[in-house]
Amino acid sequence: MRRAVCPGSYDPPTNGHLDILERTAAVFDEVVVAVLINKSKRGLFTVEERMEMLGEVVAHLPNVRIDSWHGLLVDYCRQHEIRAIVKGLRAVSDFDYELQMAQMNQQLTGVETLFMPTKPLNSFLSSSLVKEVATYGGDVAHLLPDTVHRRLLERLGEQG
Ligand code: COD
Repeated sequence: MRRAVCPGSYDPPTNGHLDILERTAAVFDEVVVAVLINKSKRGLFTVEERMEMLGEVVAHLPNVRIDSWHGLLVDYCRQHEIRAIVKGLRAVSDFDYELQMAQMNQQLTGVETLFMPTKPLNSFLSSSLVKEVATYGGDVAHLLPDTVHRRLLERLGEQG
């Protein structure tokens, strides 16, 4: 069984994330989308909310499941017998840090990282930019799955 993990913050999931998940699901038998918990970083959405949103947007992909993890990604991979980490790459700026993490993870446990280039359409797209634009009333509907867009507007509305 070829199994991969797609780790991230997913706060919230964007069309860029979804594209990488769909393409990864086409290559691997089983894909785990792991929401990594960073206790020092307060997200706009709780980990449970992010997992719910991810569950909704990958509902059409039968070989994809959602999980969360606090700790080293390599420990998650070891526990779940996952030999590949798949990361989306947007631009050269992503590469420096991703390369360091990939090399460290490979050295720690032998787990391999595969980089999947984003579609040009999504190369500027990040969860943080989407949140910033939406906070100031910009239209981000075309950058997010419908259900995520609805929840984002609700959350920003709640915050006033
Ligand atoms: N197009 C394509 N890919 C994209 C896009 C886009 N528009 N936007 C984001 N992505 C990719 C990112 O490159 C990343 O691969 C993934 O989608 C998730 O993105 P984010 O922004 O939700 O998540 P990040 O980048 O904040 O997540 C970082 C991790 C949590 C994955 C990382 O810090 C990590 O692995 N932490 C685990 C702790 C650990 O093991 N640390 C030691 C590392 S050596």
